[in-house]
Amino acid sequence: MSTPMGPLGSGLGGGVELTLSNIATEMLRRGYKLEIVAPQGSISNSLPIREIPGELIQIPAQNQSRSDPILLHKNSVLANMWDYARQVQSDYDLIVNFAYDWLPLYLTPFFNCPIAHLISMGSLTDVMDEIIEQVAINFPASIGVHSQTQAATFTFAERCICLLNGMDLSIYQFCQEPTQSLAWVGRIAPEKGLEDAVAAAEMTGIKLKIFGLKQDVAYWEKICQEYPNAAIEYVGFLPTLELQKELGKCQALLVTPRWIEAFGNVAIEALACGVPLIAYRRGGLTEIVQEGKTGFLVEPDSVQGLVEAIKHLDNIDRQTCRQQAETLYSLEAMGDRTEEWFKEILRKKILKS
Ligand code: HBI
Repeated sequence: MSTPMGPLGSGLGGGVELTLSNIATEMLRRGYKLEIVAPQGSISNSLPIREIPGELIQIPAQNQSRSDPILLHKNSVLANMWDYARQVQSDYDLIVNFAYDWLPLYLTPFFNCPIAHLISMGSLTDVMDEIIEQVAINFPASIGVHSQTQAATFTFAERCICLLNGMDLSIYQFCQEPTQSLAWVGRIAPEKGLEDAVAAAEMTGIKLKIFGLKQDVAYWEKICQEYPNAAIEYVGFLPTLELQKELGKCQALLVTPRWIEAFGNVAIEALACGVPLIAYRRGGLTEIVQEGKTGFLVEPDSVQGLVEAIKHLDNIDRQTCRQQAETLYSLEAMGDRTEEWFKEILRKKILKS
């Protein structure tokens, strides 16, 4: 059950789009049957997709304030997706939810089919914390997260199953010799802190290649006005094959989140290409970057810290970066963790019934 933020392939679903496609691909490879339920207009090479019509006007949870109520608009694609799930649930052993939304969590006790919830962000609003906790208590092992740091933002961290993340590393080519350029990858939106990467690029005089969906155009234009002398190149929102080719040529990936990123898909994509990480010591990145070996963790929001780390990039062996991806973040490693999670949920369901 995909995120209602946008059709699969649009980039509006952020990292969840990649996570969902990767887990689906790996489960099919392991012989499971499945279908992906996603908003109309979704594309995903050769994966079985059931497109659901409806309005894509779900408010991004990260833009809400803690006390905001839940809002559901008429003909919401989220509601339509879950009505479809209700109708077909008896055909399946398990439903996997990728939406960071109240409705799927609230509906869990009303379904006969067990539901696994892969929670893609940390604590954001009181009403979401409350409903996630209720499901975590009443349906043991059914809340999956990507990192301990993300789990720690919830009061019920010990009830969350930590899955890390993973992707098909065979489509990421290792690059030994980078060009003189840095990379920044992500949805261009304020919570991603792009302006700090641009400021660091301007201070070091190294070109910054920017990849990702230009989601907040006003935010982008403000950065261009503030840093007229920065050598930046907006490459665009590329499909994974092109992204990894360009990303691999860069000396490092700058990761500058303003918020607690649950994990950091782009960070493991970079490692897979041999690209070291320079990241704020914040969120899931603190569990990915192996300090001084596959990158550097920097004082959050410190542009000077980014600049300092850039000077020490030669100490990093790019092979070590690729090695970390292969050991921890391959599709097989993530598939093992995810399959074990699913089995744990079904074991607990049997115990309970
Ligand atoms: N907001 N309401 C809501 N629902 C989501 O599924 C959602 C979101 N914001 C961001 C998001 N999903 C994903 O882009 C990140 O979790 C990766």
